[in-house]
Amino acid sequence: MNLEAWVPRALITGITGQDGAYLAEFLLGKGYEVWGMARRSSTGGLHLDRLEWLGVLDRVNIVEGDIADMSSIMRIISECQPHEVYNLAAQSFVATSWQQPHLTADVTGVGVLNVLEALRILKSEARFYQASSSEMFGLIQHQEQSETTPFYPRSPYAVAKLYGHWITVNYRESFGMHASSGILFNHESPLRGEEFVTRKVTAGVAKIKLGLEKEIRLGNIHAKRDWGHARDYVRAMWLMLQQETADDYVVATGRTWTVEHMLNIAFDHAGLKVADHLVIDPALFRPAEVDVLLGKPDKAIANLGWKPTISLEAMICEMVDADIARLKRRMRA
Ligand code: NDP
Ligand code: GDR
Repeated sequence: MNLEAWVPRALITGITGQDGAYLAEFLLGKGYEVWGMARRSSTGGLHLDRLEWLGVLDRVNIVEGDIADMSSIMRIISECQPHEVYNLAAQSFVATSWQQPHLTADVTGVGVLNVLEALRILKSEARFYQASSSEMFGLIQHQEQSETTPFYPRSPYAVAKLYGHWITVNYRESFGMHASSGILFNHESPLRGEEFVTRKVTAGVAKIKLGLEKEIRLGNIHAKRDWGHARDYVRAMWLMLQQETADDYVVATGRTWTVEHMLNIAFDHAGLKVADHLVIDPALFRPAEVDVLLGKPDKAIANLGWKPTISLEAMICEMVDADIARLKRRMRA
């Protein structure tokens, strides 16, 4: 075999999302051939703007499919013959999971089984990454959450993620698959969806700064999260699949902050005062809240040689600057 000509091939489900776009960029940088599954929407075809923003769209092979449609996954795996599969597709917004619990179960939970079953039936030897979540810890059982902390999910989303996590562990143990579950804590970036709190704040600050809005409406600003940067976190996903043995890893910064603290960073950076613009809206409180999350990423640091490199402050400032620049471009157009 000519080893010099060998190019690793990765398939990413959820390539059009925040992590999918950064992971595609990262893998292309490592010399991978990157395939991505995307689903059609009636408004704008496929959602390719994040890949465009990173300037990688013309270097990835986009194939149409849906995580809830196992036949499309089987077709894609047969065509692609991937060496690595990153399963990032999900209904990922916690608040929506109370509005659409069945869809969340089908996509975020059973969708994982669809990919694992497709790999098993097709006898693929691809290594598999599952995008598990710190939301599975929910009502926390230990002050710091590691791979051995018991789970206590607090939303239909978290319950679905728990299914995805355990079915990944089960397929590893039942069939010897190289299947790893990354229990990732919140991670953000300028490509974060605008419904998530960091991006809602940075996009809101940009609008206020440019005189387009006066207020920002939020729910529970006392909730605490362990926030990292998506660029750092996609590197951890790849590292997991480079290990001889598949395993589960917590990926986090080991620091936790309130939403209020994050809000202050964003407003300060733009030279604005939170008190002049913040409205607390009871409608934005969740039926069951995850009050605090704090990850203990010791295993990822020790076994993967991974560590976070971007602070919350640097990330929020980057996001505010990106939102102001985006809005100015839109206003000029
Ligand atoms: P996003 O919401 O930005 O992206 C989700 C992706 O899933 C999008 O590409 C979306 O496609 C796709 N998708 C949704 N439904 C389907 C479907 N039925 N079939 C195929 N694709 C679908 O999420 P992130 O990038 O932030 O997160 C990536 C993964 O990591 C998710 O599984 C998330 O739950 C998990 N996670 C995220 C964390 C975070 O802090 N970001 C932390 C822990 C876990 P479309 O563009 O068409 O909507
Ligand atoms: P989360 O992220 O639910 O942790 O899930 P989100 O940014 O939505 O909420 C974080 C915290 O902020 C509080 N909050 C608000 N949240 C939103 N979205 N909008 C508001 O107006 C608002 N006001 C206060 C929330 O109550 C919550 O406590 C994210 C997702 O990416 C999941 O897919 C992922 O699994 C987890 O992170 C880890």
